[in-house]
Amino acid sequence: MSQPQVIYLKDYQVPAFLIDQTDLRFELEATKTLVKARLTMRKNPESHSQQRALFLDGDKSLVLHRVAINDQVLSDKDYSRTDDGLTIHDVPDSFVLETVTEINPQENTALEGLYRSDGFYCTQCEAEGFRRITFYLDRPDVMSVFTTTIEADKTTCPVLLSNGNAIDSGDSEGGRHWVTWEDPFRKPAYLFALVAGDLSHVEDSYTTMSGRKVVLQIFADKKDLNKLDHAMTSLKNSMRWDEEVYGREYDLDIFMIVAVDFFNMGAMENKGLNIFNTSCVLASPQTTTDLGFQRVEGVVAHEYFHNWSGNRVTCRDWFQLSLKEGFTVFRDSEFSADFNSRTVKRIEDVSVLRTAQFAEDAGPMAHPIRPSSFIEISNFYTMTIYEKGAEVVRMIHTLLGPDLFRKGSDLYFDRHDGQAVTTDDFVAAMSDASGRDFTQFKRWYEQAGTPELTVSDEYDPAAGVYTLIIQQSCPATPGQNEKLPFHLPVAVGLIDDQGADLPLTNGQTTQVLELTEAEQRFEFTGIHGDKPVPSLLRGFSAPVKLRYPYSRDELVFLMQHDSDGFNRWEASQKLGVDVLQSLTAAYQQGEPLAFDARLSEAYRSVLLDETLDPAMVAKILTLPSEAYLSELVDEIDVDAIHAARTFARQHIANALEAEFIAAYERCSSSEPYSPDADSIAKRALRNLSLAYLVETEKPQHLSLARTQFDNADNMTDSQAALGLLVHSNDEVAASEVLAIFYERWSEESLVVNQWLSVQASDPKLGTLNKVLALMDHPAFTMRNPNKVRALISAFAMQNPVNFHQLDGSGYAFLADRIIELNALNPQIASRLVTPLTRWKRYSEQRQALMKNELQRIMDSGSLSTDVYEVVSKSLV
Ligand code: 0A1
Ligand code: ZN
Repeated sequence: MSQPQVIYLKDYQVPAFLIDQTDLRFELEATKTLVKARLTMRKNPESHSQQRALFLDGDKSLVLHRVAINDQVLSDKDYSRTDDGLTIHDVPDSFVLETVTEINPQENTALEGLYRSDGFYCTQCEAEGFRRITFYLDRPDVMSVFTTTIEADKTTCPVLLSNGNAIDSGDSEGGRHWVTWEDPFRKPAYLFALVAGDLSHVEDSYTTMSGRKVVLQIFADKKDLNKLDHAMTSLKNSMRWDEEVYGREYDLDIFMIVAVDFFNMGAMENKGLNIFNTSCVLASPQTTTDLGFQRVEGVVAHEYFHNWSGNRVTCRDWFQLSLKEGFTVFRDSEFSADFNSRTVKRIEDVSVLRTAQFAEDAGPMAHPIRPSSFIEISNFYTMTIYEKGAEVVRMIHTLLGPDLFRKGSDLYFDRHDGQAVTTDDFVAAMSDASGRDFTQFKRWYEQAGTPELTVSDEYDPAAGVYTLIIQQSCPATPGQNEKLPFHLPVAVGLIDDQGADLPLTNGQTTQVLELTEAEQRFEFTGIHGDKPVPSLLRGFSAPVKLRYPYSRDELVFLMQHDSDGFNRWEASQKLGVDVLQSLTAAYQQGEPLAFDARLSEAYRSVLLDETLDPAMVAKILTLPSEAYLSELVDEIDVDAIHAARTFARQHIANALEAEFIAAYERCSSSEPYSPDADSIAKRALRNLSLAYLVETEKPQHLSLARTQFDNADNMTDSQAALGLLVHSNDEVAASEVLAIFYERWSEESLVVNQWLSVQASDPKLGTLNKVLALMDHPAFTMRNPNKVRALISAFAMQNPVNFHQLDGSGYAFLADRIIELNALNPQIASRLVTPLTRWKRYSEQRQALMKNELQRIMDSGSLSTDVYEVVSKSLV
């Protein structure tokens, strides 16, 4: 096989041709759809290219029926067709190009381009899916207005949707009909969308700040019509929030969302016609957990916010992906923080970042938020581009403060409306609006890896001077051995021996230090009394690892007194990490495990403090995850980490049994389910208490879980109890509740996915055989990415003890699935490789087994560019 080509940012050139107008006509048939494209094109005046030849991107699956230029049909001497496109040898300066292309949506299992999901037709064009629909300049800096006519069978496809406004419709022969849509906003092809099928919808409206009325429609399968209220409310909240916080108004007369069950990602921000994975839009108390409700709210907001950060202002090229994704994640996370508990949201975001993104930054696929090369762009929809990208925007926000940041975003949107731009343009707008110099800050866009801060302090009570000494470094990443110091904000507070915040040099209790050097000293004057305890990196003000030699007593003190909610939780995590690392070491040395009661006593005082937000209590009382503990060590010993954490949980459960019973009862409610922050908080603490109680393995607590399972009126409580029982040692109860749950929900695909995941993530030995059996269950299919994630990814990513079995069976199982999926759906196959890419972090024995499987995938033949890139980079 020929080596896939590497694409470099440094090779960027403006397009040689532009498309002013795109007129499309789709004649939909399941296995033979005709796409008639009429492109009004001209040479790009900004291009220096002298070439007369026109190259159009087009996937090898396209069947070309006809090409014409200015009404002249071309003969096959006038053009040549290759696997990746079509070259027309000689074109005039401006012309109309017409093509007729045939595609097969039914056989499209990759779910890129035009495909079928449960009988509907839908599209996914980001990043490079449009070239699977027709021949085109499929790059984000080619922006065109579109009209789209869709013609299809009237009975099976009563609904025909595309971007913009519907401007005409009619009937045609043979029981068919058509609708024409016009999108007046210039857009790149990746934002094109088409949906056709027998869909139902709910409708509402929104009046924008300038008084324009916008029709809001959400489409789904008829049986899911009762699960759309939450998405609609979230949409209206998002529209209002973007007006209030960013001054951004919606711009078309209609905004549509469509729910589809077969989708590679969460959702897609196509102009005026967002397409959503059902898992990110459907919500009902009976079928959706609190987490699910919050995900719907966040993803609806994310896609809506893209209308400005992504669509009105888009990316020049795919190296700039974080321009729209980092900024939009920052926007959606602030939206969720405003509508829920800000601190809890921050804790959740940081937890994801520190496990998944830090691991990526430490692995073979590490890349800066603006990569400089790639083989397959689909592989770069990563935690780094999204979450670290959002952290970088957040740091700009922290450095500027909210008012200057808003000035910067206004300038960015005004300056670049209708353009395809770069991350440099974004930073320039922030810099121009604020007068601040971001030259050094831009290293965040160029250097991969997680910076490490080492902090020490000095105190001179006589002089009243307290000094923080901060050193920074960043480990090498592939292709980047040396790193230059980053510019980053470190928000700090100093706490006196009574637990009160000391006033700092800026007159406030939190001060943002700007670190720019490899080592820097920061002095605080007027500090008296005992040496203060520093509260460092408040709110997690930068995406770094921070070390400071806190004693366990200091951590308990911070847990009780830090005025920064995030850092109060962070202190509990640091204490938990310290205790668990000691237990892990003891386990590895075969020594008896001794539990430090300071941890359970600190938990007790938090649990007894009824003034605290129960959601915060639940977060504080959750031990650092196995994934986070793994991230912190050089060599990951999955069994020792699991054993240590289980031991600690059992110890805490026994020590605080009475308090957990009380908390369980205190947080019970007879009110009907509501996904508001207060009720979610109570359920979180109640289910955490139940989980600890079950950890005692006492029969009365297992019965409590069973009672909760039987009586729950909502999926949060039902699923929590299900998980506890299935993962318990009570095999009878486990199989009973699994059977009841499946019986009750077999018609609800998303609930069945939870049923699959609960089984796949069971840490008890022997899970692999159950997973293998579930692959033959009628509820499972490799063709639906949600099913693959629910079963295969859950096993490989949420079940370390079973996945890393020393006989290598977990690795071999995953490699088999990757090889199978490589042919069906390369994007999903490639994502599944992730756990194997981490092989360097394990013992030699495991390394050999994991590498073996990577090699087996490599040798399996005809790899997609997606899988090839990840596997080949991992084997280096
Ligand atoms: N832009 C979307 C995510 C997305 C990306 C790629 C896709 O297919 C390869 C699909 C969706 C978002 O950020 O929501
Ligand atoms: Zn996005």
